[in-house]
Amino acid sequence: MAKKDGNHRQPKGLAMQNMTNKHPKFAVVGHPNKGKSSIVASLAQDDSIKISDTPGTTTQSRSLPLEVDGEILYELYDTPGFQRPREVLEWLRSHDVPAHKRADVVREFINQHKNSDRFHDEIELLRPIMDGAGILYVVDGSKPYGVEYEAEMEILRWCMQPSMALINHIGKSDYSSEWRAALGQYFRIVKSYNPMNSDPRQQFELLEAMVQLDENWREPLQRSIKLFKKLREQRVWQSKDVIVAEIVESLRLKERLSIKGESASDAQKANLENRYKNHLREIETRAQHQIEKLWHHTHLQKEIAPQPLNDLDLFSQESASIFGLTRKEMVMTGMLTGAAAGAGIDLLFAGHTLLLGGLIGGAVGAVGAYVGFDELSEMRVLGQQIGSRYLEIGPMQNRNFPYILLGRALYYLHALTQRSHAKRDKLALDMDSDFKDRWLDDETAKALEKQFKMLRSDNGSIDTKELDELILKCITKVVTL
Ligand SMILES: Nc1nc2c(ncn2[C@@H]2O[C@H](COP(=O)(O)OP(=O)(O)OP(=O)(O)O)[C@@H](O)[C@H]2O)c(=O)[nH]1
Ligand SMILES: [Mg+2]
Repeated sequence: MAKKDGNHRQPKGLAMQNMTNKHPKFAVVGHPNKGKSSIVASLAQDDSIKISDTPGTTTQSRSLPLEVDGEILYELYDTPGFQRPREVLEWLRSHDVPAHKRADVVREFINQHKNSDRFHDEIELLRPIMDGAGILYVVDGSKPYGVEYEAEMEILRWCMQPSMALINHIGKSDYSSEWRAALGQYFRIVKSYNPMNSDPRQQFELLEAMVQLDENWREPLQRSIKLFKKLREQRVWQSKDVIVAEIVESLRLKERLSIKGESASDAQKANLENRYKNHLREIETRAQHQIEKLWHHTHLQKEIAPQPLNDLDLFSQESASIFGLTRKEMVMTGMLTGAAAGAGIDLLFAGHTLLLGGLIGGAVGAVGAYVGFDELSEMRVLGQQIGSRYLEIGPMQNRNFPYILLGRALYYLHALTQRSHAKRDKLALDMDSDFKDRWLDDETAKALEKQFKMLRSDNGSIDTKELDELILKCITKVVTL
């Protein structure tokens, strides 16, 4: 595994410094408030970066590596915007050197001004470039081109590092053709890049374009592209583990409450039911946090993170109808017929208070074996001796429940993987009722039902190999690889 400082080869010239056998580095530079930090956040997949519409938000350069298995794919530098480009350019031009020595003048500029505040921002942004980073020059294509950018582009040319221009669109207007005409004179490659879009293809394309910038970058960049694909696959695989664990734990969960006397009071039953539901909610929230961590979305707005899915409770009717099987589907697949016929030992004992009222009642009624909801709300009193009795609920017998859980988990994963790390607004989870059709077909439902049944039974096997495969299949239907 190549570690960050594990390079013992000789450097081979300027462009190769920090590149040989090492990850590529890019400094994202430009005018203030053009989306530099947004581009870094999206490429480095880091949602901790400060982004705001106040110019001058970024005041220090910051390095952000994107890692997989301790190996760095590439490293981005977020930098402050140019403040005094004309003055800097004047200084550079006052040094009469042949073109091939210009980078030395830039180094000299940094050296001479490193202790002064006047060029603080320029020094911050030039330093990573002179340390070997490639240049990504960012402009806002929704604003007209202006000559004031020319000093910036000229300075970057003096750095003699491979460079590319990226046109971002902060607003709706489009001045990209005039930008392309101007940028094309300073940069060999000019690309559009939208940091609010997290489509991995956009990022591959960018990396592939970089390969054309410098022959020496080919190998490390091609390696980055491979690692990038691996990273996404690895995250999908780990997300699957989280979701499987969530479902297994939820389906097998039991909650107990000690009681005195022969029977439990209504208050005790309500208490146990609450504890059970809360425990299930906790399992779901924990899984969501794990998925946030895996996909590096750890700074989601706090009021949203603990109560995702727009306050749609795990136990609400809407949740059931959106993520679970609809009444018609349950009747058609005959999933509930067994439960209804066998009444209900299973249903009477456990999990039943979570049944989703009308939905389940209706479905059971429709297959001709209506079980009154009151009958389902019994709980199980266990224990032989006076004083050691307890009330027990679980494992979950509701046939619809695992589909609701799985649907919600897949939806959350889908929403996070679609979300750019440059976004700072609330996580929008606008569910649509067709979502289920993307991951659940008849064949998958049948196979899942078998697995869920096994899990619900107390003695069931906890070998999750088949469940793992099924859930991975569902994930690949909702997450772009
Ligand atoms: N709609 C939209 N907004 C964007 C886009 N890129 C950046 N923004 C917004 O533009 C503003 C500035 O973005 P930053 O990424 O902070 O810009 P910056 O160039 O790093 O700014 P400084 O650090 O101040 O130089 C923020 O409010 C961003 O949300 C974009 O592609 N679309
Ligand atoms: Mg910034």
